[in-house]
Order: sequence, then C-alpha cells, then structure tokens
Amino acid sequence: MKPIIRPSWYKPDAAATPESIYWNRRDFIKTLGLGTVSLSSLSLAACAEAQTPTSLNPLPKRPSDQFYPAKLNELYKDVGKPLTPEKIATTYNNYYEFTLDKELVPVKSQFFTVDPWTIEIDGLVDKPLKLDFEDLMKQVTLEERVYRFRCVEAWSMVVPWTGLPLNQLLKLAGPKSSAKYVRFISFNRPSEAPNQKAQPWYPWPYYEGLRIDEAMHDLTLMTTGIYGKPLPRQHGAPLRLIVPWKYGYKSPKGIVRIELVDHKPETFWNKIAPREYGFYSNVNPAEAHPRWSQATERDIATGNRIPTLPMNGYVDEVAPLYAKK
Ligand SMILES: Nc1nc2c(c(=O)[nH]1)N[C@H]1C(S)=C(S)[C@@H](COP(=O)(O)O)O[C@H]1N2
Ligand SMILES: [Mo]
Repeated sequence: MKPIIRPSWYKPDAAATPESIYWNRRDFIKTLGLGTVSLSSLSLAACAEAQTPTSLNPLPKRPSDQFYPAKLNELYKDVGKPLTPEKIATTYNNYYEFTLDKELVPVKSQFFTVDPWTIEIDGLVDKPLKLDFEDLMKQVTLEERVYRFRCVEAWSMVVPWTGLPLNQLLKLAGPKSSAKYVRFISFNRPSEAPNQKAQPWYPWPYYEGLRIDEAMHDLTLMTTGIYGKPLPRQHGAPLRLIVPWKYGYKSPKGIVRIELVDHKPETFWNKIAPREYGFYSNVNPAEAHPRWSQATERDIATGNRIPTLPMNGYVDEVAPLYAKK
C-alpha cells in the first residue's frame, strides 16, 4: 500500500506558526478605520498582538473542530501546480458584504458571528431541513480536496478545501424529480456586515444558482474548511460552496439557505451586470469578459501570468454536463 503523503499543513505545529508578518502596524491602524490617529495613542502591545487578522478574534471553539484535518480524497490530491501558501490565500479575499478591499476582508469580517448558524434546505424536497450547523456536522463525513480556483477578475490559486459533496447534503433533504435548479442564499446581517448597510444598492443578500446536474456533480463541494482547519470567516465560515470549474463568484460564502426550484434562478452578479456575469460562468479562456481577456490568469502566490485552462482544468470531469443532447 502506498503511504499517504501528508502535505505540509498537516504538521501539528502549523497552527502555532505565525501566519503573517504582513499585518504590519500601518495596515492594522488603517484597518480599524483610525487612519489619522497617531501611533502613540495605540498601545504597542495591541499592535504586536495584531500581527494576524485571526489573532484579533479567533474562531469560536466548536465540537466540529474535531473533524479537522479530514482525510484527503486521493482523487483530488494534486492539480499539477503547487499549493498557494496559506497566508496568501487567507489575506486576499472577495467578500463584498464586508468590504471591496481584498486585503481588508479578513479584518472587517473578524467579528462576524459564525456560531450558532442555522442552515435550511427547502423548496422541491421531500424532507425540508432546518438545523444548526453543528448538528449538520454530526451527520456528515468531511474530506479534503485540492482544487484550482479561478476568479473572474483573472487571479487564481490552488487550495485544499475541506467539505462534503453537495450531492450528499442535498440527499439528506430528498430532492423531488421536479427540482431542476438549486438556489443558494447567503446571510443578511447588516449589523455585522458593513457593506450590507453602507452599500444598499447591491441586491443583498448574495445569492447564486446551479442547474441540478451541476449541483449533483461530484466536484461540487459544500465547503466547511481550508488548509486542514475550519473555514476562517474571510473564506465564508461556517459554510460556502466551491464549484471549481466556474468563476469564483459562483461559489457563494456564508450560506444560510438552499432552495430547490423548477426554474432557472436569478443570481446576484447577473442581476447587477447581466452582460458581464452569466448564469453558467464556466471558466473559458476563449471567451473574453466584456472588459478584459480571460486567456490568462495571475497566480496570487508568484504573480506569474499563466494560461487559463478550459473549465479551469476540469474538462474531463464536467464536459459531459454540457454536451449537446
Ligand atoms: N457571500 C459572498 N460569497 C462570495 C463573494 C461575495 O462577495 N459574497 N465573492 C465571490 C467571489 S467574486 C470570489 S472570487 C470568491 C472568493 O473566495 P475566497 O475569498 O475564499 O478566495 O468568493 C465568492 N463568494
Ligand atoms: Mo471573484
């Protein structure tokens, strides 16, 4: 039997390693919205403590913490590219509910309440569900998968997610045969998410959709962790979707409700700019975004521009979904 090769984040001391020297004092102060306050008015101790976004307010301890790191799925352990270092992926995030500044998302989101968290699955199902995230975690088995991730803005990374195939989650609710699409709805909590209050012209809450066969595809992962740990808030805690062959905005964070429907649902970005963000949004280097080419992408770890692969490298797996019938 081949030994399981454990990636470096399995090292037990990984959590103890200082994750970032990135969070220097200037960023910290800027972050708190104290732009013009003099340094001397903040204690040096506070600054020193604030080296990392997560050190300010770590995730609450939850029973589900015991499931990390989860077993690596051997089918998805290698994408032919190195993993993006954790501190790079976790400090460069899109999460418009908090801020449009990727590097400030980890800080602006850090007091967001992730426990308790209720998740609902309803619509065209035999057994509608409404349960606490922790109760859900008791009923499922998590696994780890390394996937490519490609944002429509043409940056990319390779990260190890932890989660369960969405099809397993949906089966708990028993989708009816009349269910043709799946709708995902994110949280709506303006008191905790500054942009839901400050930018009310966005059609909050964030919402997305997939065709039922896309949702049931084995690659589609309901995600609860990254780098062998529970998802930090900036990555969408406590649960978000990952659809690796589609542009990143098809992977909604902070999901509270999954609804099975019989019609193609509207989506957040399609509502805002229909010409720019289609319903399908499969990664396609040959099809330019109206404002930029999609032929290449910038690896956020190296800064190198590399070619973008059709379906983000998942053609073999997902092309059958789109074959002309
Ligand atoms: N609720 C919500 N989900 C979201 C977004 C968002 O703004 N709000 N941004 C999307 C976009 S554009 C991208 S690229 C990915 C980024 O995921 P990451 O920050 O975990 O890398 O989240 C997606 N999911
Ligand atoms: Mo994105």
